[in-house]
Amino acid sequence: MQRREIKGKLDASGKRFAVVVSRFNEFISKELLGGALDCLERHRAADVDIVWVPGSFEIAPVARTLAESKRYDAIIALGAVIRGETPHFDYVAGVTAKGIAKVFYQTGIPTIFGVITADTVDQAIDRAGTKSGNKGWNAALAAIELVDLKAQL
Ligand code: INI
Repeated sequence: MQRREIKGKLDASGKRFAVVVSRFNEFISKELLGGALDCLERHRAADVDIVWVPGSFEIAPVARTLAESKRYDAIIALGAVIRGETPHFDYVAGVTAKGIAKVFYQTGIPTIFGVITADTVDQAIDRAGTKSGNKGWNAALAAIELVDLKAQL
């Protein structure tokens, strides 16, 4: 039996990224952005464009435009949807997650879900660079891995 394992390498040299980041809950999303940029820089990304949108709801359509432009190897979507603050949490969170997944599936450009969905502000803070790491950093790392994986397949 021949066995081959394929893994994406964590080297972003020469690769171009776009980060779409939501201004809603900016005190959280700017921390996610900081984490993502730190990760991209440490892994030698060539360049990154940062695109701000009003809220998480707007991330997917803008990510689609960026993906279709073919100018980027991967798109990183960042935002925070917090249940405590809105009765329509489920709509915003659901539409955002499904929309981002659709961009990935339909364009083939790795489009990574770095949107925090949390019950409370404290939970969101935990995931934005405090107790539970930084979801922006993790999302950027996933983007780097997927770009290399895609090139190998
Ligand atoms: N947008 C977010 O990114 N997070 C939220 O928690 C949120 N809440 O609470 O409503 C939110 N709403 C705005 C939404 O994303 C759109 O920008 C708005 O509805 C205009 O389309």
